[in-house]
Amino acid sequence: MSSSEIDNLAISTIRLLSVDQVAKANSGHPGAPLGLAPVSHFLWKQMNFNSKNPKWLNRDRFILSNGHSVALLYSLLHLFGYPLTLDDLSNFRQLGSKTPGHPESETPGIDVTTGPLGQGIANAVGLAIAQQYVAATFNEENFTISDNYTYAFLGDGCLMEGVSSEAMSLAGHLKLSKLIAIYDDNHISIDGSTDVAFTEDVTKRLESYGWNVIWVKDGNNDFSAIQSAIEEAKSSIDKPTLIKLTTKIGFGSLNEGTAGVHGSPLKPDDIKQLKTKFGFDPTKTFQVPQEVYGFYKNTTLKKGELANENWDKLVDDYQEAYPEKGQLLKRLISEQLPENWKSFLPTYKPGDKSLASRKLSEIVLQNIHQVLPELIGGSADLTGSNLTRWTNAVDFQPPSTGLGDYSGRYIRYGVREHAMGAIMNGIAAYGYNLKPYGGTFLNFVSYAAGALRLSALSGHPVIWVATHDSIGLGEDGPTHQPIETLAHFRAIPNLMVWRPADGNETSAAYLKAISTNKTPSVIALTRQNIPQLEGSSIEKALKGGYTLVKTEYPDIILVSTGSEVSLCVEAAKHLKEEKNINANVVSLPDFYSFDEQSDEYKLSVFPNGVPILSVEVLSTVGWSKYSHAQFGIDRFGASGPADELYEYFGFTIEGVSEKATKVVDYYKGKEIISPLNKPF
Ligand SMILES: Cc1ncc(C[n+]2csc(CCOP(=O)(O)OP(=O)(O)O)c2C)c(N)n1
Repeated sequence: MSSSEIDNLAISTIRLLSVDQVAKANSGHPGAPLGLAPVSHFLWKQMNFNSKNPKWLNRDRFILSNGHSVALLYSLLHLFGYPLTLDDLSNFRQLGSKTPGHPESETPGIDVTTGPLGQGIANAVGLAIAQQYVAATFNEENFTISDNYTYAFLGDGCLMEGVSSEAMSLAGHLKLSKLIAIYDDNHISIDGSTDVAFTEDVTKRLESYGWNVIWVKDGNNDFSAIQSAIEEAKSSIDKPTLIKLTTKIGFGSLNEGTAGVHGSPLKPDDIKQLKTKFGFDPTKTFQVPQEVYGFYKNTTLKKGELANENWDKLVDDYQEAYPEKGQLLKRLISEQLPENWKSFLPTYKPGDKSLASRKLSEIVLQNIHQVLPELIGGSADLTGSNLTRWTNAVDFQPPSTGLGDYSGRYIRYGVREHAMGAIMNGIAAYGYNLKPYGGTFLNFVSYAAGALRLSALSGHPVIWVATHDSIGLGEDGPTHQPIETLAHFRAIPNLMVWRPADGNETSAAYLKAISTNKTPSVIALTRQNIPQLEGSSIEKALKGGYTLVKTEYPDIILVSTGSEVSLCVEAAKHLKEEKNINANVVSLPDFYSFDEQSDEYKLSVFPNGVPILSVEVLSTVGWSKYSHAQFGIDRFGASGPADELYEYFGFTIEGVSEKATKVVDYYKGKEIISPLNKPF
């Protein structure tokens, strides 16, 4: 078979496997796979990966940002030797199958979960940043530890989403030359022609971001233009590249070029004519000519396996040539944190200076950054407020800017919270146990909710340093004061939401956030000073909740977080002195970690027979899980000095005591069952 014959056969196989998956499931998106099959074939056949070892660290990364075209990706994974069988493909979109409706990162060969448009391209920027960092940290003459490319497919939809602008703008600034995005310029989205909503000049836009743009005018038929565009993109040394690939959605279908093929299975007659047109048996499904398997096996797969072997050897030799860095490299590859790192976390005792918890967070970062080169920080233009940058940190910047270099571990994200979240996901997905953290005001983490949700769904252990966590930020007012934010975040599965009450709890939050390799964290921190509490410790806080003030026969439990815990401690004293009411105080810095504890422990903190009042200057939504009555703020905040705001909203010693007294009076003589005592 000539090389053009095998190219054509492989492309048709990719097309028809994708169409068959969607037809069998009677659900999915056949249009983009039909248009993108040629570029997929030419891109993947030259990519460097080892499907027998899908996690090989120097593999080229491939991100399907237009995740709805996942049938295409499953076809590629199958043909290129990943553990997805034709049976798996024929179970597309079925419950429990290995081929869910959008790409999920548990699938071998899938680097990140995509589907919400725009996320994937921003993840790709994170992957490319991580690659540059690893290369700058470890590469030496004759020892290229990292030189992989990051490829991403994206469509009109991704480019319409704001997060792609944020991320691609930053990628241009950072001159991420090993990032190559392929834009499926097919002029169609769900509502029809892009003429109705998306008429900007993408080339000019991307060029202004600092990207190379290469236009392949006929992405359906001009195979040599596709191949030379890929080669040209790979040779870039100072810019990321966008290949604008003009294609026809649903190429070959009777409805090609229309929105009708975007997200509906092709009709049986259409599939029949398509198979006939491409020289396949129209009566058969899921056909793969042996020549196609053989071709990929003898070219791409052989080359990838060998490259992986050589890389393993290179890493071994590196140990001898560069013993110190070699040890670090080995440790990062093994995803083990240094044994002693926890001893660098600061601890506090009562009477130590009152500090804002954002300052306590800064002290943690200051103390641990040297032992943890896997920590890569940054802020969305709020460095001085978030206190996220340790002294003398090197910025991650192209060396040509004179502002830093690629071994720098501090990323200036600019005012791009959403991209920061998605980029952190990409950094975490790169491997080497990299631990990205990013700072902004807590209220603006909501801007990144799309990325945060995917951190949790995919299990990327990224850390949000979320300062200015309440009305306590004061004068900036209700636009900046979070209210519903923590209720929202606490409702996201697999997300730790820490609101530490002092220095020990702040250290505990970091300890857990950095130790996990599957759960992201939001650490909500104050702008204003808070005291170091009597009775707190890292160990207790790691449980997510604990009794801070214990009385022998409590009349009430005050449960609280962050800056209101010390207020509750004072209110408890006041209640005893003024009303002879015995109050326990429970600090509950993280619901997620508390929920992981045994029932016995949880009921020891919140036993039957004692009414519980929650106290937090945020929405009360969610607190009924742990309390009988809730004192919070179920309206927007206001602008003014923090002290005055606390008083205005009643969060004073007297205000909390008054609410507590009402709760005690209300429950007098009534049977009280702990809210944690439930049938299931
Ligand atoms: C954030 C987000 N909003 C909406 C959707 C639903 N959606 C899926 S595909 C699509 C249109 C995408 O158009 P395009 O990228 O041009 O894909 P093509 O039609 O070329 O397949 C939309 C709106 C989504 N997946 N993610």
